[in-house]
Amino acid sequence: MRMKIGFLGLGTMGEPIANNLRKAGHDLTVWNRTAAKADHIVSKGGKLARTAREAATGRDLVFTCLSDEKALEAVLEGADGALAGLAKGNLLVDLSTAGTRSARSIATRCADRAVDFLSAPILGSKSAAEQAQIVLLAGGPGAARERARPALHAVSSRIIELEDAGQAALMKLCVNAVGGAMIAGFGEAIALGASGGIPIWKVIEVIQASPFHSPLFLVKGELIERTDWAPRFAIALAEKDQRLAQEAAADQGAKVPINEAVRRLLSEAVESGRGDKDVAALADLFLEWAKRK
Ligand code: NA7
Repeated sequence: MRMKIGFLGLGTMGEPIANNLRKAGHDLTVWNRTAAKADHIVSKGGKLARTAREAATGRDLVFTCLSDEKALEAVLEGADGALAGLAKGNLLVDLSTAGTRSARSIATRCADRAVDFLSAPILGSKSAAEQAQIVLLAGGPGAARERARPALHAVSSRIIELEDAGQAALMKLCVNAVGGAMIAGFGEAIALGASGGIPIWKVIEVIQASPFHSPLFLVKGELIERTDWAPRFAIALAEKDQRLAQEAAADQGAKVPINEAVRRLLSEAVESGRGDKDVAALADLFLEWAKRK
């Protein structure tokens, strides 16, 4: 079924996802703070709205895919914000990783307007988004999940459904807490080996031959060997995810000491000027420390 879709946020993940909605034949209107990022989609027949409100008005379904909870507020609120364009019976789906507080607060504001809301954070990389192979965690009321399903299927290989928007947001933080601990441990181990004279490639090869091998280490290990820090998943976004996990833990009374250590490390990486580099560059920070000894 062809739907009228508004899409707000054409960053690394948003642009290919919106493009897949266009390719699936939906009537697509996009908006991005930096309008030039809409050029490709517009050249292929998508429409460009002047404001977030305009992009959200009169659509069956509106997606947001923004950096964090502050970006989300900037796009949702205000006279030109998306919420002002949403009306009773519309559906808002947020793909951002913006935390549990944000998901619950948006759910409440949408309910006040009789607008349905799903929090649907993304699992997967830019290339997975391009190939419609991302996994989506869709949280919210069953009827809203049902309505969103055809559009979500067009951009993903799997949809994992949860009853509540806050739980979908929380689940994403759990996943990225594991990923953060893995990549931090990997970088630390590489520098530990290198500081004792073992070549980086050898440390990576042996870890991959062990029971602890991982597809993450395969991908990031190649980047570390090539010292290729172009962002597939930027350190600043990873730091944000650990911060959001700590907020959720504080609200829920959970203890997250590993997450706290990983966040401190990511913060130091940001302070060292690596915020826009790939998380693989954590290894570079450990190697720098090892050289200083
Ligand atoms: P990117 O590539 O950093 O894109 C972020 C998007 O958010 C991009 O469209 C930005 O617009 C937009 N943005 C950021 N701040 C603002 C403000 N203040 N106002 C309006 N728009 C804003 O992130 P990804 O696509 O990799 O990730 C998106 C989410 O998925 C994120 O939560 C990840 O953790 C997971 P811009 O183009 O800079 O004008």
